[in-house]
Amino acid sequence: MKDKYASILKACGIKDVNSGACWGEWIDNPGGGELEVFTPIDGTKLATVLMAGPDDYDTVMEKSEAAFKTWRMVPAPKRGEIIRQLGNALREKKDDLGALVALEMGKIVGEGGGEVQEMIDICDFSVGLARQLYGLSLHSERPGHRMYEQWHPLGTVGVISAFNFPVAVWAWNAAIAAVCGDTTIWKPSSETPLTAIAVQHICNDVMKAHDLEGIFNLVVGRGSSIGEKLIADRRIPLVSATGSCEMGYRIGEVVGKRLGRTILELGGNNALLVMDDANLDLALRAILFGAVGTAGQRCTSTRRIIMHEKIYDELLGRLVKAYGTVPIGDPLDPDILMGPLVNAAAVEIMQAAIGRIKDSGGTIVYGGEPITIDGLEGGHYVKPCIAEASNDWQIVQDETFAPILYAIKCSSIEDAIEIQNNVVQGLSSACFTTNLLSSENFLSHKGSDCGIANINIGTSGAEIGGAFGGEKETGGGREAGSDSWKAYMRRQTNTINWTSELPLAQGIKFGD
Ligand code: UN1
Repeated sequence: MKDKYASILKACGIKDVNSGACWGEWIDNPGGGELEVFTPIDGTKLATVLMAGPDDYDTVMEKSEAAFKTWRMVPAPKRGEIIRQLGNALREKKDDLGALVALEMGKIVGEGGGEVQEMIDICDFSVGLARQLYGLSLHSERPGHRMYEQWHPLGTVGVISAFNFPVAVWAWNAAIAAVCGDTTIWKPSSETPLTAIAVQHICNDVMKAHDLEGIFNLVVGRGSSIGEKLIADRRIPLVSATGSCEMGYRIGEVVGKRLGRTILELGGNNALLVMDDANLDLALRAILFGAVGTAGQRCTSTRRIIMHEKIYDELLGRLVKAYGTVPIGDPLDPDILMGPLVNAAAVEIMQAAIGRIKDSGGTIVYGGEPITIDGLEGGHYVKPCIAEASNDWQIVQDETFAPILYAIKCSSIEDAIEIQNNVVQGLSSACFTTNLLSSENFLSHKGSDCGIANINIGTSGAEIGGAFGGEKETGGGREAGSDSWKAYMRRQTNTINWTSELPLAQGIKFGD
């Protein structure tokens, strides 16, 4: 193994063979079988993880339930203080953990660091939130009565995370859940167990200093075994899951059947609209980051550009030129802007999608082919692709988790909005315009139907302070900032009578 890989793994506490089940203490030899982890950079094997078996899952879950009983009674600002320390521990580990993200899933190291920054930011947010878990006070219709509502912790929250944001999305859930008084049980993607193990090590150190265990818990395992067990588990009142719409249909069905709650953040089919009055320099940069950044593997990646016919040829021409200058290669090299796809299957899925574009009558105007990088022969590299396409083709309607950008023509803002909304997903959207009327149209009730709608910035790269998530088949969940915390707590309405009368609501007389 290359020295630089070995030193990243060592700095993050990753060994040759690692337990994948932990409640603060690692379970020795968990019984769920071996998971070998390879880097998409050049195919080198990084480590082996022993996955959690059903018994290990139950052990971790019992610890989590026991910890909840104590944790919920710790005053929220004290819980916040511990999350402040977790944020500081992450600050110290930012470079190491960011590099491990790059090594394990292939995003460029700068974006890996950005992801750890999101973890730090959500910890900071949670510290303040710990003093702001406000309920309302209400006016009772009965004399001498007071009403208010309060928010109680919920229990153990199941967090299922995807490979593309292997650590940040866990933190959005876990930091908020922790200040709300919940414990979490985390099932990371089987593509990225090492970053999860590295995060668990950091959590363990912070929690041990306070004699705590069972607050942050980890179970590495297959979706078909541990994932299924987790979503069906009645001890878990809330499952927060990030992944494909297919995964979401299944989770919605299983958790819904037991009337549990979900926060679902599923597929996106994000469009960026460019009007004829737009600043094209800005649009060009935003499209490049949105479509090529993270090799097109963000939920928020720009998948469709809907360009006004007056600037269509010019912008498309400039984009093709810009695509030709993107340095592709080793994501650990700071000069590289696009790393590999996550695995060989992702390259195949992208090639199949390109086949379907051609079959539908589309024109590939740039790239799309697999490439080999000198010295990184086992890696999964592709050229990013731009295709001229029609919005109603099934291939355009489907989310392909790869750097394929569809160029679509429109004739007006109304036309553009209609095209953009005409997909089943509703995560992120953006409109580039300098015209107030166009921008207000885009943001109006008849405008974008997505959870995120931006003006003159791209579809990806949202800040943690906002609520993150989307509508329609994106699943409707909201994570991270704003008042997303409410999903992690249960609301209780309290009415207190401070008189010696017992008046009934609605003026009902009953036996008096
Ligand atoms: C995701 O792809 O699941 O807005 C999350 C963004 C990032 C998070 C993406 N802050 O692009």
